[in-house]
Amino acid sequence: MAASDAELYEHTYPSPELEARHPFEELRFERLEPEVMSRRAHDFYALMDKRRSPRMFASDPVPAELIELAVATASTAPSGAHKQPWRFVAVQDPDVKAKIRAAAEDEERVNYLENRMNEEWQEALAPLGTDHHKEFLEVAPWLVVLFEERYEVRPDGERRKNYYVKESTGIAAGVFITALHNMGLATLTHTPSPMAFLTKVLGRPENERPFVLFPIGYPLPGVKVPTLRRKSLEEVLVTVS
Ligand code: IYR
Repeated sequence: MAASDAELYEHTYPSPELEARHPFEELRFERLEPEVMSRRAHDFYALMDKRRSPRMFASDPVPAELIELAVATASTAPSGAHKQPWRFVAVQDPDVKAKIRAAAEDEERVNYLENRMNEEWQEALAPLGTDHHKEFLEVAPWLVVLFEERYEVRPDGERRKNYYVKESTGIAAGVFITALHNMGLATLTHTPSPMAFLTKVLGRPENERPFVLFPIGYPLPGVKVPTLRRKSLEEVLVTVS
């Protein structure tokens, strides 16, 4: 960094008036050597490129501490006005998992067997071969349901708006998936549709709406996943220089 870069700013952040009203602290940020940056970037890409979404999980237990760490990591995600408008519900109880499976399969039966999903949708899913059977919801040791908090309810019952709720919760979901993969666990981004039953089964309040259901565990040994091609960099990146 050029020593004079600060001079490029006419308006400093925070302004003295702002800092007089709200607490600020200096960002702790460590610049890495270029070789270290390159190695870490390559290694992390290689790691993430191995992530897949299995549809059969082993029943082997996973310590609660790992789930807690994944949620803590997800909760570092940036959010609109730093409202962190998300709630993770981690389910290990076999009876609750069975209830969730039964309710999900009831909904999916309508989607697949009574054509609630239209032809185009079913065609798009054909290569994945998904159907209304959701046995993994009972076999996986953990189900984590991520809820978006549509608005905040303060302890005194007062309501406060949340901002960019879907975007924020979506980013938290991405960080959660990344954290799980990094610790050697597998998950599936599952969206039984519609998902309202999750609010009921898990006894969540009215201000929370189910966003994604994550079965978490180890993949069943030998499980198959569809042979997918990821889009090339050229297909997903436009550079403006
Ligand atoms: N909710 C259904 C259908 C489904 C939809 C999409 I888009 C997928 O990527 C996969 C499945 C189900 O869970 O089977």
